[in-house]
Amino acid sequence: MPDRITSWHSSPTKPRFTPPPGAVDAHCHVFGPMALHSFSPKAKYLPQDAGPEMLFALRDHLGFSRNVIVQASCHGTDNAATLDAIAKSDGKARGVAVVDPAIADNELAALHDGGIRGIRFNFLKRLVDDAPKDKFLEVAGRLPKDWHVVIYFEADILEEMRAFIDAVPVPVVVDHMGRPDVSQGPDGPEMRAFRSLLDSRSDIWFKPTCPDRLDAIKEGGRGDPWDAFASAVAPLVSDYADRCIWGTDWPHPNMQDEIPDDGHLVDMIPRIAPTEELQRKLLVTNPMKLYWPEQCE
Ligand code: 0GY
Repeated sequence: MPDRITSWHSSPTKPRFTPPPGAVDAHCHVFGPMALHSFSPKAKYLPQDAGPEMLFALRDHLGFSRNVIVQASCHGTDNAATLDAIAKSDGKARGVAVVDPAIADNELAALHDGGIRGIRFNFLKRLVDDAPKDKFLEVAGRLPKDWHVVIYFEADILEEMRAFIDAVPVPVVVDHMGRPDVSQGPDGPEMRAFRSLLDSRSDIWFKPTCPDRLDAIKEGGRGDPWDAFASAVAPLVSDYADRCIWGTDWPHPNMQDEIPDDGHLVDMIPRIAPTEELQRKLLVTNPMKLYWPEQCE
């Protein structure tokens, strides 16, 4: 069995940026705890425990109000850890599940009752063994009302993803903008290709997240303070301000070699969303529409 890894900062700084009231960390995960929720036998990494108490302490430390917990690949299609964290959140968390596409309708309804509002399709070969597009489309066609699909892929497969994304019958949220090469700048080919995807449907949302992954030293970037990320992503947030949501990505799966300081991640927000209006859309209005629609006017 591989060693269990730690991928999060033990004492992140307090951010200088204060999120607006009601801010949502709309991309984070929980790992275990393993004694309660074991990891999948197919997991590609084996993390240390990072359970709900740690997540909620970080939420408070960073000045956020709510979390959207995205089922991490290390838990496979058993969403118990995510559901347990939502149940312990006092209504301050909702989630995105990963399901076996053969899931029954009544099981989807049970996930809805547990606070799930979307399902995630992961296309990263280093994280999952297979991603059956036909089965994904079948289950996407019978999701509970107001759910959406979250898709995680890398820029090199964007073109081959287009027909699939076009066929998804509910809104689509793209994790980490489909991981463009931010060193190419705001008008580089990969950012232009992502803009063209956003222009293909008005209900494709995105997460301008993970400077630590997209501007990582090991990926050829410059690392913290992630200047290439800031300059490539700020125009995208401004041009598609009604379609972006933001998250820490804590506990940063697989980032054990270049662990980000979560306070620094929060301080990226005013660099990509410089006005109060943009910050409110990114952190409050937009994620509330997707995850707490009943609380929106
Ligand atoms: C992320 C990114 C990664 C991992 C997962 O589910 C996961 O394990 O999403 C990654 O390794 O790039 O968004 O958490």
